[in-house]
Amino acid sequence: ESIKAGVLGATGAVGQRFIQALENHPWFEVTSLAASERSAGKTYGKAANWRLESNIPDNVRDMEVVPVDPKKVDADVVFSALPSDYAKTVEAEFAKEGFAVASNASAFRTAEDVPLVVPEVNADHLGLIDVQQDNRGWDGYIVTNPNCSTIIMVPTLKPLMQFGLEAVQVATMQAVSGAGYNGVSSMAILDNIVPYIGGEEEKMETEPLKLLGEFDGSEITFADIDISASCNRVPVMDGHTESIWAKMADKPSPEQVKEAFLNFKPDLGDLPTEPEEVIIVREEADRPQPRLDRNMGNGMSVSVGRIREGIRYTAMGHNTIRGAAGASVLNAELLHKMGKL
Ligand code: 2RA
Repeated sequence: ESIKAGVLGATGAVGQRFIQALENHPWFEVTSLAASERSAGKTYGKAANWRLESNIPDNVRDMEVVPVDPKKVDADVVFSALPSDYAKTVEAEFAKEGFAVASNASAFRTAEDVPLVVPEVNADHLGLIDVQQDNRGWDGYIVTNPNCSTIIMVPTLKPLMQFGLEAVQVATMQAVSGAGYNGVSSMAILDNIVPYIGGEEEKMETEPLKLLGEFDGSEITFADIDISASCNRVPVMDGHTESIWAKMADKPSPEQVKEAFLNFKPDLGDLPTEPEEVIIVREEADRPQPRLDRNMGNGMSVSVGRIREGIRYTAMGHNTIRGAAGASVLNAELLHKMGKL
């Protein structure tokens, strides 16, 4: 099967990761790349100042970049890496025109009728699409994934729900690539200031409550967990590291928590982008801290280490693969599996 895919915001950091994630995809074929007026009309090879470590994939190198306009994009599904203020109007236009929109933008994440999904955590929330289409009269729909910091934390919270999760505190150390390439180039940021992380705390304190909430077929009852976040930017190119404290009613031991992480194997069927292991537990005594360059599979796993009394532990994930482009592609794969795409 070949499903026509478009990338909105194709020249940014996440847009480039979308193109990498879709390059040899068994189901999705990139047929349109859309970006700002500055890039429209150029071939992609010229428009995208390709900063990621790999070369521009041949399948898109000479593709003409079109404006972000539903009339110009030839696709069944669009992957959106648009800036959120712009996404608010444009993604709605695409959904109205019948496109499936798999969005990494924050514009619709807290809308009551828009699924905010991490497939391993709350795949059933995709049922909200029916409510959304009834509410808004769209022929298409929007599905969103949370921001990268939340995506890295929430798969580790889901297995802790069994112990009566009551409160979470998290301190993040976020990579510079999370700030994107649109503004100041990441390389300039590393040499100069590290960008302020605007609005991360409230995203990390609201998005998990929706993701871990109960869906009854028509609405979501947000989870009742007290979450407090403190977010930091660190001079690391890729990979968000998070120190997490979890308070649980049953007071499990670190060993019990480790077993819960190891046994967390949600069955999503054979989705091409799903990692071998959703959570990788690092047990090395000498360097238990997760590192991006070790056993991270296709960049879609979350690595956990240093599980201690408290319960305290460290989680790490690739912020633009697991935390952004891979997240939306996984959502689209699940939609296809469910017959919604
Ligand atoms: C960041 N999570 O790291 C935000 C958006 N990618 O800057």
